Amino acid sequence: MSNLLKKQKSFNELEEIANELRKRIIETGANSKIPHIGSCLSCIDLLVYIYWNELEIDPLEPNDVDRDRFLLSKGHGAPALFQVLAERGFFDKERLLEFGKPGSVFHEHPPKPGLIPGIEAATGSLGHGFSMALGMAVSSKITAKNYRTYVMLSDGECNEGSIWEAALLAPTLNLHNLTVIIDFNKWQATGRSEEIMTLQPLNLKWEAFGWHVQEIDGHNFNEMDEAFNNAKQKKNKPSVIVSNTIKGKGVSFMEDDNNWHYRIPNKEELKLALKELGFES
Ligand SMILES: Cc1ncc(C[n+]2csc(CCOP(=O)(O)OP(=O)(O)O)c2C)c(N)n1
Repeated sequence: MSNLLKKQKSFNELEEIANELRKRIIETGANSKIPHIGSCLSCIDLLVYIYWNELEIDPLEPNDVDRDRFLLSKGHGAPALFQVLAERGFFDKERLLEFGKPGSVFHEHPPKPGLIPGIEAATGSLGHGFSMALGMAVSSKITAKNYRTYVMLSDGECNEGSIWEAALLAPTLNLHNLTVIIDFNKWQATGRSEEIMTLQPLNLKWEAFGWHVQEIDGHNFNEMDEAFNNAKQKKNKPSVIVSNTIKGKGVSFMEDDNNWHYRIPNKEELKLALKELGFES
């Protein structure tokens, strides 16, 4: 029998979970030498909110046809998503000890569906996840299902033309069952997003394309709560939640320092980072 449930944690509990997962993301990055720690710390609060308080899912039935779908279109945030899925009960946390090892399914990006419970799509080639999510939202309409589809984009990813093609199509099809979340940390791999290819005025662009647009602080659970609830109320257009975030959020020397897009912490930095998060070794 279907048991699709949101957990509905208090904001304090969400904060505690996010803090613990920040620690594990950094440790896993240091051990595996797989990058994108800054990118993961940027979106972990949003992922925690979405997986505990928004999605109607049953980790024991990850393929339930009525489940809400979430796609991480910024697939290089996979280390954060894997930690969230493990903590939410989709698979045993111990499995993440194999992260980054040869032959493991837990690597830099989410693999194709069927290999890791809870992964809806292989992403990582930026610009593709949004169109796949759009297809799922169309499918739920065709099959008269009630599930919602959520997709997280990054700002650098919004440089991809395919993003804007999907952004044009979703309002045309009145996909009010689709929510886009933009992890807007203002950086991409090689520099400031604004300098590489400006997205501004970002909100106006989405509005002009026919979207319901909200802008929030992507580290504030109160604001997330309001925005995700508003998005569900909109019955005539898809929603985008532009979430202002800080790359590397939670560790002072990683915050807003884009070196941590690729850098791996050495032993000292690891110790310092964990100490800042409240974990003394
Ligand atoms: C199509 C494509 N081109 C290039 C890359 C390499 N790449 C990995 S992350 C990244 C940019 C990251 O910036 P952003 O998308 O803003 O994400 P952030 O890490 O800042 O959250 C790039 C170019 C890729 N994954 N896919």
